[in-house]
Amino acid sequence: MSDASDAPARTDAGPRLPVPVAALTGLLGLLAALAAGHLVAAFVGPTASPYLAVGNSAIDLTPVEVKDWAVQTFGTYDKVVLLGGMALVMVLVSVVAGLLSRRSALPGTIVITLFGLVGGVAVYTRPDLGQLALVAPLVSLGAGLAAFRWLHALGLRNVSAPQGHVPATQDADTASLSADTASPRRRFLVGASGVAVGAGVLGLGGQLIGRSRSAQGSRAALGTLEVAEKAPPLPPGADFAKAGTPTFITPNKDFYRVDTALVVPQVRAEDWSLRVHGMVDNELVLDYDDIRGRPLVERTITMCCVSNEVGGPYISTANFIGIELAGVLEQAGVRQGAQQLFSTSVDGWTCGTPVEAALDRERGALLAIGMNGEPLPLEHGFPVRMVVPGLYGYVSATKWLTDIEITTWDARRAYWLDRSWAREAPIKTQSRIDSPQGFEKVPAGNVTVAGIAWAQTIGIEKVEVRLDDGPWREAELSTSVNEDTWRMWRLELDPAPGQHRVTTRATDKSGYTQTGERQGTIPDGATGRHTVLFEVT
Ligand SMILES: Nc1nc2c(c(=O)[nH]1)N[C@H]1C(S)=C(S)[C@@H](COP(=O)(O)O)O[C@H]1N2
Ligand SMILES: [Mo]
Repeated sequence: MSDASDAPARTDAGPRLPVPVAALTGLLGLLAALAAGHLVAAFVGPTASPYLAVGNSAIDLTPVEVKDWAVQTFGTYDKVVLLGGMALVMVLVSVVAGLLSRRSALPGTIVITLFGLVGGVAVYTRPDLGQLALVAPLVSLGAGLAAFRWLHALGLRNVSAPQGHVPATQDADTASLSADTASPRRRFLVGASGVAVGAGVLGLGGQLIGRSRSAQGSRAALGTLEVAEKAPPLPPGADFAKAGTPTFITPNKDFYRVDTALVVPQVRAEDWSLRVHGMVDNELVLDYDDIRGRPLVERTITMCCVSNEVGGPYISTANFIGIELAGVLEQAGVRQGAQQLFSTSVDGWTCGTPVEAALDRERGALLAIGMNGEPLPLEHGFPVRMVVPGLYGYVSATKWLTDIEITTWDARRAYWLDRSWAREAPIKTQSRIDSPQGFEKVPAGNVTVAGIAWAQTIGIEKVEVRLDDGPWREAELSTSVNEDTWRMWRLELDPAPGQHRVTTRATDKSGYTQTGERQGTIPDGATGRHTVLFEVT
């Protein structure tokens, strides 16, 4: 046989792929795998896209300290950073897999299969996906292996074909450049471009199909919500936005967002239902029209995240529209001995809320379907979420709500309880300075210090401000809206030129004054006083 691969003088080696060809082969295998998985995921559930599933699992497995650090450091960009980092690692591993496979396709095949297994396990362990979702990583693995092995074979043929005729040029890199290799070489290039374009088409197709099947259309079709009991209009002077505080109502697009979902769960209103069960007399199943059909109430509520550091941004206020949660629970008939509302979102996140808080008509917890006059935005829990005034979001504000089990604390443990956060988490009385900002240079003369304070369900009694080590001075408060929302404050100072330090403390209507003792956010919310350094020039 005079087959090229049996060419003489190649005892230890055999044909080798040139470095760029090997790297490209690995990379294109990865692309094909990701694109095919993404397309299938558009049909079986967006989070089944192996890349996203791995990212989601990474989030759930991340130690709480690291997660807290990521939120503090990258803010809302923490997910972008995670996805970007994962992409980088994948590209590097796939290129290395290609480079390890310059002779035989085996090492690359092993690496791709391992990749596929990781994706499969990640999808399999997602609480929001059924068995069918495993099709996505399987197809992904198949496409990745097929593309890689096919390109690898094409590449090797390119290298080995002319070798018999050119024994002098043993080096594969130069062999691949010689003139009579043109045809196999072209075949490799055409194959490689084909895989690249095919991956692009599949990936884009997955993206488009996924979007068309999304909840956005369902939300748009809902129109405006008919509210029976509107929130009282804001009184004049409810905020000091001109002095640098936020506006009283946070526009939806600016409302802080905190959740564990890497892709926003897509639930269409028409597909949604809520099951209320457990320690109740009558199990209930409500659909979207059941909720929308009841008289809707609107409440102005300030929500806050337990991860908010002293002076932090994770606090916002909206007019939430919905029905009273207490009414639903009364209809179900909560039994004696029930302790928590264990609620679950469509993506499997869970939350434990004290039954007393949920049943308390005066507190006024909502099953909310609207926010600032619109149906809930997708990222804030469309179609239905919980909102309970006075409790940090992780124990009260389940988005994409789908199940409420009335149970005991011992029977069920919510998501963050297993990650070192506390069971009971009422929002702590706090205040924040918004102006001047840290290290701001302000011109000499009068300086208005302004900010926000909050003590949901209790109300703010006063806010005091201290310049350097001077006396505490009482600030002017904005017009009160209700006890469940923030209150703005401002005070004019006349500091001498130079460096200054301004500190604030709030006192709530129970008489409690915000402590100066610093505590981190874990386990039940930060304490301490916000201090800002600024300079008068
Ligand atoms: N499904 C789901 N709901 C969730 C969360 C989550 O991770 N998943 N996070 C909670 C937390 S920690 C907070 S602070 C609030 C934030 O709600 P927002 O993003 O609408 O501001 O949602 C709560 N509801
Ligand atoms: Mo939170």
